[in-house]
Amino acid sequence: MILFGSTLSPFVRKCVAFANEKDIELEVRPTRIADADPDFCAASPFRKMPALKDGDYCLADSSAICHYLDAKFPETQLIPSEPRARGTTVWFDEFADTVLFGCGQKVFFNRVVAPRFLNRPGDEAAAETALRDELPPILDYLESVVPDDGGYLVGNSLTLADISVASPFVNFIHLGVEFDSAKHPRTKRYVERILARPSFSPLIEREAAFLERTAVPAE
Ligand SMILES: N[C@@H](CCC(=O)N[C@@H](CS)C(=O)NCC(=O)O)C(=O)O
Repeated sequence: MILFGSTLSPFVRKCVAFANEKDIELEVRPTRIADADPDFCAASPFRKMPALKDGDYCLADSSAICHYLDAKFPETQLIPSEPRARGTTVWFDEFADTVLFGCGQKVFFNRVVAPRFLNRPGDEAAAETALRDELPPILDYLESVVPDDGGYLVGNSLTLADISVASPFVNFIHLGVEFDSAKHPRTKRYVERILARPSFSPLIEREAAFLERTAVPAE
C-alpha cells in the first residue's frame, strides 16, 4: 500500500503512526503540495495529503484512511466499536484535525512551509496571533480531558484519539513552541508519553533531521 505525503504533515504522520501501531506496512511516497504525480492526483482529487493507494482502490483524507485500515486489518482495533467510545474517538480525531491543527497550521505554514518550501515569507502576525489567542484555550481544554495516570483518551488502550491528538504536537515541537508546564502539566506529560511510542519517535527524529537540512539560513 502506498501512502502519498510527507510526515511533516500531521495528517500524514497520523496515518503512518496508526499503521505502525497496527503493524501494517505502508510505503510512504514523498509528495509535495501541488505535486503532479498522476497516482497522487488520482487518489486525492483536491491534491491534499495524505492519500492512499491500495491496489486499484484509492482514498484521500487521514481520517478516512485510518477508518479504512482499521476495517481492513481488524486484529488490533484502534477505533472502538462500542457507540460512546467510538463517538468520543471520532470527536478527538476531528478536534485534532480542525481545532488543534487549525491553530498549529497558521504557525507551521507561516514559519516553516512558506519560507522553506514555497520560497516566500510567511505571515508572522498570523502565526503570533494563533499562538497568543488560539492555542491557550485549546491547551486548557486538553488539560481538562487528558488522563494523568498512564491511561488513554478513550477506554483503557490506545486509540485513534491518542494518535490524532498527539500528532500535531510534533509540529509545535519542530517550531520550538514550548508548553507552560505550570499551566498544562498533564497535557505535557501525556503528549510526551504518546510521542515516545515506537510508532512516533523514529518519525519525529527523521523529520527533525530533514528540517535541519532544509533550514533557511538567517539573513
Ligand atoms: N482533512 C484532511 C486535511 C489534509 C490537508 O489539509 N493536508 C495539507 C497538508 S498538512 C495539504 O495537503 N495541503 C495542501 C493544500 O491545501 O493545497 C486530512 O485529514 O487528510
